[in-house]
Amino acid sequence: MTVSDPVVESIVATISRSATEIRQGLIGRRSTVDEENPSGETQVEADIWADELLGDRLRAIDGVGQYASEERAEVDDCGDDPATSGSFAVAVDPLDGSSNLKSNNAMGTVFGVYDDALPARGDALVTAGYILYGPITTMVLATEETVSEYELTGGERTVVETDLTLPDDPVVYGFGGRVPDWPEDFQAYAREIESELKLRYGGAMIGDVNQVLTYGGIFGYPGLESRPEGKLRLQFEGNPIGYIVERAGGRSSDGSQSLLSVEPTELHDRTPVHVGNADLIERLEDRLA
Ligand code: P6P
Repeated sequence: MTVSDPVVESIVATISRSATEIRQGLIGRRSTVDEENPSGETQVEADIWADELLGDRLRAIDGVGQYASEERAEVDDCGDDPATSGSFAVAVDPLDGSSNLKSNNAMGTVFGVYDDALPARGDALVTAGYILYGPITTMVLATEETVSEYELTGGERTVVETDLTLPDDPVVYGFGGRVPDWPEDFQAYAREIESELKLRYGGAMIGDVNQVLTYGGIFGYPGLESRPEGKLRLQFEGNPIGYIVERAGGRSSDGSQSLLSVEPTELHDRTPVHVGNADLIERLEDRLA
């Protein structure tokens, strides 16, 4: 199944074809380096390598006007302005959850394709998806029409699910950060939720969101007492995941509105992120109001 726009399909195909190579390239690149990403987080060798690999390939696609990455301070202008030309801006988190390399747990590559210049609101997304490096390598891809899941092997992708939707009865929850750092209202919500759902938290957003898409529930990285904007990045994590979960029949929220409505101010803005079944998000927003 291909995406309708040939440039967007080329972007998606480039990322999906790179997944097997990225997975194999993780071996031997697990060490931290003396560099930090623009969010001030320590990088591992694989972060930099995956960003260079994807950046080179995506910037070479005719019709890609901008490339941006969680690992780069600035947007790479590599073609026409997506705000005026019909070209696209690609925002990538090359290795979401790369800290999980140390413990050999799931991690992923997140991407969003915007028809506007970055930083952009999530409602400028035309497609978003992620690669999950789990026991097998899969891709979840959301378009305006549907959400599909693929198995990836050797550069090829096989569709295994079309019209992927959240189950109606939620099962799992997982929240980032530490309980003492959460605002009291969020702590009260978490206590309410833990009595209804099973805790599943893997420490890499993509693995945790994939569990919510599979079983139903909620994943969140809330605002903290010490950092009300939370940890996750709007352009590279919040918008793509919000787009995917909303098209799978769920909801997203920064605590008061859809993540896709959050106005960006700069490329590496952080935002509180909550995605999952609509009633769970509504109860959260009521509690935080
Ligand atoms: P914590 C990984 O570093 C990440 O950006 C997300 O993938 C993940 O959800 C979050 O940070 C985990 O943060 O504070 O729980 O380690």
